[in-house]
Amino acid sequence: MKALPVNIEIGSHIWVGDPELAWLDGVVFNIKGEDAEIQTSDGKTIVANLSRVYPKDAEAPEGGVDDMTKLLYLHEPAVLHNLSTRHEINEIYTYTGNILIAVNPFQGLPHLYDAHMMERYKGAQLGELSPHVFAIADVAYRAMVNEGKSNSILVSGESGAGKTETTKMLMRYLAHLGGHNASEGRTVEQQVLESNPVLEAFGNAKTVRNNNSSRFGKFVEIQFNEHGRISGAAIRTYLLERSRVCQISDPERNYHCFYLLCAAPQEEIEKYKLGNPRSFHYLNQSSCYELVGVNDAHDYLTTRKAMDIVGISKEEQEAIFRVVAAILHLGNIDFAKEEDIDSSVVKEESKFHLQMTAELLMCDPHSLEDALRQRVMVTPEEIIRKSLDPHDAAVNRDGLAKTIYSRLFDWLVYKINVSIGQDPNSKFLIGVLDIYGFESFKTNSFEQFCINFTNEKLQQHFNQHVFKMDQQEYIKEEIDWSYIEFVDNQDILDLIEKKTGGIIALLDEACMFPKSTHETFAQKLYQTFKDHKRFIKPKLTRADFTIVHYAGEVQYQSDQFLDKNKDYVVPEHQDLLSASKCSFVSGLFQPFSEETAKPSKFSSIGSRFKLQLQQLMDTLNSTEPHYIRCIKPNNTLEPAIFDSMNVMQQLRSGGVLEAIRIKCSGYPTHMTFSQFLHRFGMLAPEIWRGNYEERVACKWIFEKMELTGYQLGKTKVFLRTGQMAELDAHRARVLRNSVTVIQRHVKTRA
Ligand code: AOV
Ligand code: MG
Repeated sequence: MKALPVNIEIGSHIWVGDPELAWLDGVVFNIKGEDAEIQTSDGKTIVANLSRVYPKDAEAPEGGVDDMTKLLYLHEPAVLHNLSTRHEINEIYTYTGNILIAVNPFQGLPHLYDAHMMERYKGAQLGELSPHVFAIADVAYRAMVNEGKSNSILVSGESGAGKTETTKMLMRYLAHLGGHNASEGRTVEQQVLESNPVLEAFGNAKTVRNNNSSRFGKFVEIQFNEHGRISGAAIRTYLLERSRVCQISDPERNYHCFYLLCAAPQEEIEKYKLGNPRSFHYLNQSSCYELVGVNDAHDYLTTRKAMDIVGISKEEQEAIFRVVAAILHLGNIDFAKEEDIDSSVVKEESKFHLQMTAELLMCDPHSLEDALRQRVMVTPEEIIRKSLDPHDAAVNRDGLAKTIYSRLFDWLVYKINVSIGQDPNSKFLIGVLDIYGFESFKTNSFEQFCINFTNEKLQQHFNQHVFKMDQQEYIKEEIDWSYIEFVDNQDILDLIEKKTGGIIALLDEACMFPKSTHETFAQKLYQTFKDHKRFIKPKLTRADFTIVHYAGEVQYQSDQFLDKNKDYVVPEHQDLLSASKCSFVSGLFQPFSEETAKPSKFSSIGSRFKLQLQQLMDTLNSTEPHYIRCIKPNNTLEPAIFDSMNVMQQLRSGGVLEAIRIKCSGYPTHMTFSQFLHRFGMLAPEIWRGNYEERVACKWIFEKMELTGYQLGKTKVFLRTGQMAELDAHRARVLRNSVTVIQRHVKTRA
C-alpha cells in the first residue's frame, strides 16, 4: 500500500517499516530532505525515508476498534496494530466492513460460544454487538429468511488458522436457529453436527502445522424449509490426501482413525490382532503416536457414538473398523526377491499379516497375494501375468491401501448424506465452505497444485464480489471514481484450467501417452508457457515449474504429477475386492454414488477436481456470500503470541488489505433513488408536494442534511462510509418525534 497523502512533521507520531517486527512506532524529531529521524517507542533512533513512514493515530482507542473501517488512518500498520491490540485482550474477532477476521486464540474460550451467547446474537444487527461468527451466521440466516435467497459463508485461511473450528461454530449456531425441539428425537441438525467428528476421525491428521488438520475440503449445504427450519443437508468433500495412508513423515501422524482403533477396548484389539501402533509400518514411519490433550481411547468411543447418530449401523461400524485394521496389516506385508528370477515373494515374517488382511477383508489369501505380486497385462494377442520385483510389489501394495481407504472415506460421506437426507422441496440453503488454504512448502506436488488452484478460484470469487461488483456498478452508473488497481487473477486461472492448453489439460494429455514422463511433461510446459507472465522455469532444475500465484510464487516438483493425476483402480484390485465375501467390502468397489461411478471415458483426478470446483463455484455464485478470514497468529500454535510479520503475510495473501482499502475509498452503500426516497423521504416531506424527478429529490435531501462527498449515479445514490449511519440517525430522530406527536394527539382526544 502506498502512503496516504498526509503531511509528516516534526512531532508526528508514526509507523515505520521494520524487517523483523513488520512495523515500529515512534515520533519524528527531525526531518532532513526526504529523510525523517525517528525516536522509536522501544528507545532506538532511526532514519527512514519519508515514503516508508506512515502516520499513526496517537489517540486511537486503547482496546482497538471492532471494525477496521472505523480506523482513522487506514493502512497496513494500523490494521496490524489493531488486530494485535485486540488479540492481546482476547478479542479475537474484528470486522472489516462485512468481512469477519478471526484470529485463532489457541486456547479455549468457552464463554464465547455458550448458549447464552447464541441467544444474544439472535436477530441482532451486524455491528450492534461485538464481532462474532454467530453474527455472520445470523446475518446469513436473516437474509435467507427475509429475501428468500440462498446464502453462503466462505471460511478461509492457512493451515491451522481455525477454519474447521469456525465452521463448526457456524453450524452449531445455524442448528440453534433453525433447529427443532429436542423432543423430536434424532434430528437433522444433530446429524449434521455429529457428521463432524466422524469425518474428522477419517479425514483429519496431525501435521506440522495443525494437530487436527483437515486433509480434505468440505462444503456443507444446510437446507431449510419455508418456515426457516432445517429440513435436510448435503455434504460435499474435495480431494482427500491419499498418500498419507501409506506415507508419513516425522513428526506427523496418519489419519486419526488408525490410532483410535489401536486404543479401542481390548476385545476389539484382539479380534483385529492389533496392539501397539509402533508395530505397523503405516504408523511407525513417524515417531509421533500420541497427541497432547487427546485421548485416543476416549475419542474412539465418541466416534462410535457419533456414527450411531449419523445413522451408520453397528454392522457397518464393525465393517468400517475391520477395513481400517486390514489396511494396517496390509502395510506390514513385505516382499523379498525370489531366487534367481526378477520377482517377489511375501516374506516369511509377513505371512501372518497377509493372512490377517485376507481374513479381515474376507477375500482369498492366494488371490490377495497374486494381486500384490503380479500385474496382468492385456495385449491384443494374449493376457500376460507379469511378476513384480519387491519394490514394485510394495508400491502396488500401497496403491491398494490408498484405494481402499479413499473408497472408505467416500462411502462414509455418501452414507452420511443418505442418512441425513436431502429435502427436495427445500426453498433455500446456507452453504458453509471449509477448504484448505494456500500452501507453499519446500517441496510442492500435485496436492499443493490442486489446493492452490482452489484458492485462486476462491480469490477470484472474493475479488469479484468485493471489487468487481463495486467497480462495475460505478462504471455503469457513470459516477466519478478514481480507479484503484487490484490484482486480478484471471490470467493464473487461464494458465491452470484453460480447456485447451492449460496445465491440467496438458497433464491429462501426458497421462494418456504411454511414453510420457514427468520430464517430457515439464518440457511441454516450458515450451507452451515460455512467455506467460505467471509461469517461470526455475533455473537449475529439469522438471520443476513455478506459478506466480496471487499470494506468491510456488515452485512445484513435477515428478509425481502424472501418477497422482491418474484416476484408476488396478483391475486386479477391483476384482479381488469385488469378490469379497463381506458385502460391505465388495460394496466399496461397486458404484455407490456419482463420484465413484466408473467414468466412461478417460478421467483424471485433475479434471475431475476442476469440474467439482466449477460446480462449487456455480453453487456459490447463486448465493449471497459472506466471508470469514481466519488468521494464525503464530507458527508455534501458542496463545498470546502475535507474530506481526506472519499475520501481515496472511492479510496480504487473503486480499483483506486490498478489500479494506477499496471499500473505504469507494462508496460502501449503494441504493436506488426510489429505495433511498422510500427510506429517507420523510426527512424532507416537502419533496412529495412538488412533482420532482427522483434524482433531484434525492439531491434535495442530501443538501438539507448538509451531506457532502456522496455521488448520484444514473439510477442510484452512492454513500461514503458513515453516511448511511448519519442519515439513519436523522431518520430515527424524526420517527421518535412523530410518535410523540401522535401520542399527544391521541391523549388530547381521549
Ligand atoms: P484449520 O481448519 O484452519 O486448519 P482448525 O480449525 O483445525 O484449523 O484449528 C486449529 C486449532 O486451533 C484447533 O484444533 C484449536 O486448537 C485451535 N482453535 C481454532 N479456532 C479456535 C477457537 N475459536 N477457539 C479456540 N481454539 C481454536 V487445516 O484443517 O490444517 O487448513 O488443513
Ligand atoms: Mg481444518
